[in-house]
Amino acid sequence: MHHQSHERAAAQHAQRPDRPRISVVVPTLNEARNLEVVLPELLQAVPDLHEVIVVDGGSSDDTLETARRLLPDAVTCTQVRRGKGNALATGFARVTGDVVVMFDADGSADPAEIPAFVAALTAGADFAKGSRFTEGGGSADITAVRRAGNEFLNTVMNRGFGTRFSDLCYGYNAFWADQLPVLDLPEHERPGPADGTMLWGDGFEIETVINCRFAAAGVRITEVPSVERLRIFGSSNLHAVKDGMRVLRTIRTERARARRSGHLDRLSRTVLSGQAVRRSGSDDLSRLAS
Ligand SMILES: Nc1nc2c(ncn2[C@@H]2O[C@H](COP(=O)(O)OP(=O)(O)O)[C@@H](O)[C@H]2O)c(=O)[nH]1
Ligand SMILES: [Mg+2]
Repeated sequence: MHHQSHERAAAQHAQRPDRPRISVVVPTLNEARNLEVVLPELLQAVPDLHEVIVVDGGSSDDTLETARRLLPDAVTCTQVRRGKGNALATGFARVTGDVVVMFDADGSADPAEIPAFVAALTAGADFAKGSRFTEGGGSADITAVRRAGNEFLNTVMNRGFGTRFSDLCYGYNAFWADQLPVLDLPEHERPGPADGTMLWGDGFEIETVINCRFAAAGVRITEVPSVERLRIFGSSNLHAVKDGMRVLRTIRTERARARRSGHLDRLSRTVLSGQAVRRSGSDDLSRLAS
């Protein structure tokens, strides 16, 4: 790997605090009833949060009012375009802490796991990827179809990027805020296309985009076991087949992007070093930047 990136990575690591300020980014679409449970629980689990950033997608219920009532200090805003991806990009742009936690508002993410994500980051990971399918993980909310689709997509991803993700399509993750430039997400405030089509990275494929870009950049990734709980009220906005196809397209698009930006050589070497890491029994998911 290139010297420059090595030095940059080393410099970043040296500057990282032992006790990072935690920024929690919460995308919401009609989650008022859930926020009444989730926000108090979040504060109770991690009382010393640096900030909570709630990004609303134009809810027709009182989501934002509820967030402000429960958490007067929360940063609240409304996204310009549609989709969870655009919501996250909007939230990321407002982060002032050291660590970013991606946190769903529906009650499915257990805030008691946040310290484990942060511990993975302070232990040296750049990206702490939640996984329901690693030792200690689990899910109360996955159907057979979604599980099979996820497994297939994991395989496609891991072959293409030389990674070992066990749960590509899971949105509970954390990373150092200094890695945000790596993600290079679409400009979050630009209005969307007039015909209503969604921009790349704006939808549920955001999780894949993030995984692919971190993988392609060779950042250090650690999986963190996570137990997904049931959404409390309402129903998911995700459509298994439509969003699954979108994820598949995203992996292909992101692989082409990685190739264009010269990451391909590095990626092929990565596969080898990844296997070496696997054999040595390290718990690093991937050390692409070897
Ligand atoms: N701001 C915003 N949030 C969204 C959008 N779509 C989903 N969300 C939020 O993203 C989180 C996960 O969405 P959910 O529908 O539960 O998907 P699932 O967990 O993958 O089934 C929840 O907090 C939703 O409220 C959107 O278009 N805009
Ligand atoms: Mg959910």
